[in-house]
Amino acid sequence: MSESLDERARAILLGNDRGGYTVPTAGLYPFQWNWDSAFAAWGFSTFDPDRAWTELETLFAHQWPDGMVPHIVFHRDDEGYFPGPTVWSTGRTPATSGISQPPVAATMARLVLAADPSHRERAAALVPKLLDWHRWWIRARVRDGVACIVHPWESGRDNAFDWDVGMANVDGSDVGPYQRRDTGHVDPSMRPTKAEYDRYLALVQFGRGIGWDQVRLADEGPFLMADPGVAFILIRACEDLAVLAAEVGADPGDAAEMAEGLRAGLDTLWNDARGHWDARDLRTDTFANVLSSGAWLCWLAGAGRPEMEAHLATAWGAVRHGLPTMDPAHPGFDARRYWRGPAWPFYNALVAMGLRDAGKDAEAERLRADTAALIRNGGFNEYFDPVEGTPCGGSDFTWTAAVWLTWAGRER
Ligand code: 9WN
Repeated sequence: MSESLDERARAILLGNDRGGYTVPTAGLYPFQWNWDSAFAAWGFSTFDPDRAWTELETLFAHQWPDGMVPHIVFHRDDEGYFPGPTVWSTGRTPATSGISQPPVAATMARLVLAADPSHRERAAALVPKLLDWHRWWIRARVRDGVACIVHPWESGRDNAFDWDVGMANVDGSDVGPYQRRDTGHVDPSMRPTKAEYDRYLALVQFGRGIGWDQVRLADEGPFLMADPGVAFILIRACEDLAVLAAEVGADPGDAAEMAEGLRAGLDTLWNDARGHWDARDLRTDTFANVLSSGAWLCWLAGAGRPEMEAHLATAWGAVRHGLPTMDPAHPGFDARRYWRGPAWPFYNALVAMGLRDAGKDAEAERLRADTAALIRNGGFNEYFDPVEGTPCGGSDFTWTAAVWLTWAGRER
């Protein structure tokens, strides 16, 4: 059984390969997405390390001169996705979006190298690009000492309840007519709402209006929220980059110092009143007041706390299938709507990585086994209803296949 699932997972990666890059899934996401590609590389490293490095190299070939690595690279036209290149209008060739995505690439590059240490030169060549990207985060997104996002899509956790407080300040009433494509591919009840999309577009229009000046986006844009997810990922990525650089004899630059500086800023994300890590709207200095997926990544950055362990146990007790992306006890919990409840296999893999490093082997193994069961019973879907285990969103998903090969399908 496991063997045939391995074969299926490899076939998904190969089937989503468009020549040097993979799409997250055919139809719904027809371009190269930033953090999806990093996971794809990890998946490829289990059977084709050369192809794994190519995935990362293709992504970084589209890095902006200021160091930003865009969240989408629009390699070829495709009418199946909205908003496409003409809406973003960033002036890049090939076209890209104008925002970034969680910087997991250094962490994945380290894992890819570990799978086959013979590709040292390719890793070494990537190090300065990763450094540039991390420095871009510090310059263009770290505000008040902590990593922020200027668009919910930059968090990779699009419609998480976290962003509602910041999105309340965004006027989406004047974006003009547009045709969504996502709801033609999957059940609209599993996707963000129209009100959310109007605001997503208003933010894209703002960026376009200022010529995608990344510093102005953060300093003057209508939306700026400190994101625990990106904050933890960036700390971990800086640490992994320092180790990766040392392993391949490359200059680590200030990677270790960046990690240390970012760690010092984390305190502002601890919501003392509620006892958990929390997103914070920097425009109004207000917490999101929700226990959400970003907080589950605390262990990845060595920022676990006893309160978070208790929350983990409670959330787990409330659902039957893996880790929900939002507190099941919260009135906004929605088991099937995108980032407001569902369990995501790739995300579980990241959380488990942190748990394992924090010595929480039993929790990490539980998450692995839960995720494996979801995939075994439901397929390689984008995400799953954590209450009923139903597969949701897109099918034959790249990062689901990747984490099956690297983690979920690997019993210890
Ligand atoms: C917008 C591709 C991407 C993921 C994100 C996920 C979703 C896009 C969308 O799909 O976002 O970037 O249109 O919904 O939220 O994490 O990278 O899989």
